[in-house]
Amino acid sequence: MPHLSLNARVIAAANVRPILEEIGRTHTAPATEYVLPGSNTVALALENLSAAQAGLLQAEMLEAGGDVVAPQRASASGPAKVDIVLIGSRSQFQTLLARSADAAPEAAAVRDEVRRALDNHARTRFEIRMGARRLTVGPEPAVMGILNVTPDSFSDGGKWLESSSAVARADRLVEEGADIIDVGGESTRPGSNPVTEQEELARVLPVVETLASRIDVPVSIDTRHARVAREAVAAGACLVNDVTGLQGDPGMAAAVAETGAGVVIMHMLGEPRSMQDHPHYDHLMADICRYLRRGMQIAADAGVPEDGIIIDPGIGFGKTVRHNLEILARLGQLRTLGAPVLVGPSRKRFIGKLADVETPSERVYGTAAACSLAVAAGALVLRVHDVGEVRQALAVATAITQVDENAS
Ligand code: HH2
Repeated sequence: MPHLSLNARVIAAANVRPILEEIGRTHTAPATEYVLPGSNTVALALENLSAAQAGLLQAEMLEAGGDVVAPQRASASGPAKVDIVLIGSRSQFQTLLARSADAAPEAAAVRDEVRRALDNHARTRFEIRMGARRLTVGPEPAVMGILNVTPDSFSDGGKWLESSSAVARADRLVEEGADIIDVGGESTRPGSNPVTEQEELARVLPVVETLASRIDVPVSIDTRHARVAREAVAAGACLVNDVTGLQGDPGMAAAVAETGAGVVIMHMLGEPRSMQDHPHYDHLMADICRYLRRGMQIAADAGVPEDGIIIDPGIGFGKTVRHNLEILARLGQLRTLGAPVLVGPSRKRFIGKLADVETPSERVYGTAAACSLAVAAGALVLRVHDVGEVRQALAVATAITQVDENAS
């Protein structure tokens, strides 16, 4: 079981392949014989270590030839806890892990977390369990097509409210290459008001039921309510997309576990009505990781299998434009958690602000740019309105991203 309080994050992984190729071109000796200073460097952040754990780890990492940054953090209650950053090449980390093989239990827990974090970060393929179905993602990303059966969604509210037009829209999304259809009956746009469960059920159930028997791709239910999740899965959905990351409705984790559905655990700060009122983070990526880890732990405690979980940093949910950009630029850190990463930048306000496009349905190029860079950083599921257009962008982005991976 991963160590929650250490909140490990692999921060950077420089790519050495172009350098090795360059050496290989001009020298006959195998490129691996060359020591490349600073190449293939990863940084690993760990929180809440005891002073003893930190001291030991620091000594071992320095002995392995790596570096350690260990500022002291004062703690109001209890003994001081230490946050540290280990920096080194992958082989220096391997030396660290080999050296501390006979460590005391306290140090062994940290070592296990270091190993797990590095292994998770390197993983590029997942088979996601969604009820009886399996969806393989990576290296090719999957596209989740959005189907909002709401009168007030920010970009397509009211368009697919009639069941028949919703079904026709889903058919179209599948034709364009959607791997999942995500049906939502409540807008969670900034400032939106909640709807009653009854209303939400009346909107989504007929659509989910029809789609599940009609289309060949998995149907997902975008809801934060356990009852809606249960009834939608009974009607044929096999994935629950919970924008509260299992930290809203206390019955949600059990609903997911008992129905056997997969789950998207998304990060949100606050709640939709007020989430955009001056969102603040102590440390953006560390805070999001901590929240997602808590959601994963809640899922595990309820009996949700590990391979049924997808994680999502929640673009636009309690985030400024700068926060959204930072999340997309640092998305790779989330791979440390060991679950496939989903992102949903589609047509969102930050794209409108950056590119000066007022009308959400005209933000498709900005959406494609955000999705392409997200894939390069390791995102494996993209939640979008414009499936055909984004598929085209992703075919190119994925091929470019694969150049170095395929070479190994
Ligand atoms: N964004 C929205 C809704 N659900 N789910 C996940 N996992 N990730 C997201 O980024 C996400 C989401 C908001 O977008 P949309 O559904 O288009 O709008 P609205 O909430 O107004 O219906």
